[in-house]
Amino acid sequence: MEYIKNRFYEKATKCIAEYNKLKKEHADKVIAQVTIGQVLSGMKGVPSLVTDTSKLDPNEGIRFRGFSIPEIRQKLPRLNPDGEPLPEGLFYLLLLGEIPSYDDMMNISKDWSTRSHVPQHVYDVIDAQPKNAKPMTQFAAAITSMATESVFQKAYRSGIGKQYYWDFIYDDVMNLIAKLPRVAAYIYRRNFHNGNHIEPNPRLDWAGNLAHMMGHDSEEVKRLLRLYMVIHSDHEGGNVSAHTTHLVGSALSNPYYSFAAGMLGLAGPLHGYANQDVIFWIFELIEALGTDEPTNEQLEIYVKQTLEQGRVIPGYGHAVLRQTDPRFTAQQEFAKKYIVNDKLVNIVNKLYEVVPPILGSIGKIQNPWPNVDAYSGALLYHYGIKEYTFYTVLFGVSRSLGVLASLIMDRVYGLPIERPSSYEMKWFIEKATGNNPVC
Ligand code: CMX
Repeated sequence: MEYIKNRFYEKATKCIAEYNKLKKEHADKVIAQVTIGQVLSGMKGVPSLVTDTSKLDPNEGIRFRGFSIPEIRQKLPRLNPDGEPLPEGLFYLLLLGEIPSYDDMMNISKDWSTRSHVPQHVYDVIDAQPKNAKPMTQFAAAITSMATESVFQKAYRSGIGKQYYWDFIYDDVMNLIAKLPRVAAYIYRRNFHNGNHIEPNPRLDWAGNLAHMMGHDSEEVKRLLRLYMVIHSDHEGGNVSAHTTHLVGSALSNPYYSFAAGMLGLAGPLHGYANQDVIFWIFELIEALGTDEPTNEQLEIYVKQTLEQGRVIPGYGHAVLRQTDPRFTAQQEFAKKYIVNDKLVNIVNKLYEVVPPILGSIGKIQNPWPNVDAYSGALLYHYGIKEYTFYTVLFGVSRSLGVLASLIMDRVYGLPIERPSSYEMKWFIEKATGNNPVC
């Protein structure tokens, strides 16, 4: 099992040398200027974070270590030639920057299987919450309570040197990722299947086992969850869940705390909650229009009404992307391959024709195209995972792969505590206008 860790560290050592050289010899080099517009628009486009695992191109979409979504679907190993790549292989790629062999992928799969035991107190923490606590609340609380297992925390207490932090963070990360499907499935079965839990099957892969423990055992659902876990895994460092995990980790909070914080960011409506909001909004639409087979003209009217109410169209727009999200396209391809005539999927496809021209005509919206969340709910719903308040948990399980691989890299580099400067609004007004502000 350990050979992947050793192989990782061999590669990482070269990165440390380059990082140290950069810091020592080029620290004064200016790489960008920051405008007031950027500060007031959420620091968009300011190159201020180091993230090796992925990079988001506004037009091409995400590239995981240089590989686009279509490329990884083609190149990463899979269990079945007709199936989807396993998230285990994607994690290897994120961590090491190279396409794994089938054996490498299976090695990670077995490793995660042996690390997947969840302590009883974590289930007790979940069970202590009222049934109406949101699945994301239960998920974040469960992850926080698992910090009892942090080997980094114990090692830190025992006084290990900085250069060894990454080693313990690596084990925490592997342990945490391994346990997430069991935690997620537990919350799902508790909330929606009367606490009738299903034991894991040690012969199944990470995502396949999640489908199994949720009680959705068909091969197609397993394939869907493998695809889902791969495409939602990482979206460079600036998105809220990734940035939060990184920021909290910069204080040397253990990976359980860091990731739980990231998950609470993912739970926001402008981020991962959008995947449930899309389905909620489509059901509102069906009720308001009185049909589950609306025409494009009816959809147009409803979209415009939503906008007139000052609401956003969930699943559309993006802070960086300026084209249809390739993660949307990958899911659309999956639907074309496996699903014939599903009403919800049909509505999602029709919205793709209707929404972009309307959003584009407003002028202020930077990206009228769909993002990943526009499609994912309709697929899950089709396969019987209809409990859409749970969808963000699935997003969270997947997001662990990218943000936690990055957290290991953060400690390999020894990145310092993050501490940008902040100023009062009047400071910016004075800078911009030279005038004394009134407030
Ligand atoms: N519907 C209506 N209005 C939208 C919109 C949408 N889908 N997307 C952007 N806008 C509006 C913004 O609210 C903003 O309005 P104000 O100027 O009145 O504040 C304006 O257009 C400009 O926004 P922008 O620069 O294009 O987009 P931002 O970077 O500010 O926001 C995002 C990006 C994703 C938050 C936004 O597009 C949005 O709210 N989309 C709907 C929610 C969603 O799908 N989120 C999921 C994103 C993917 C993910 O993280 O999972």
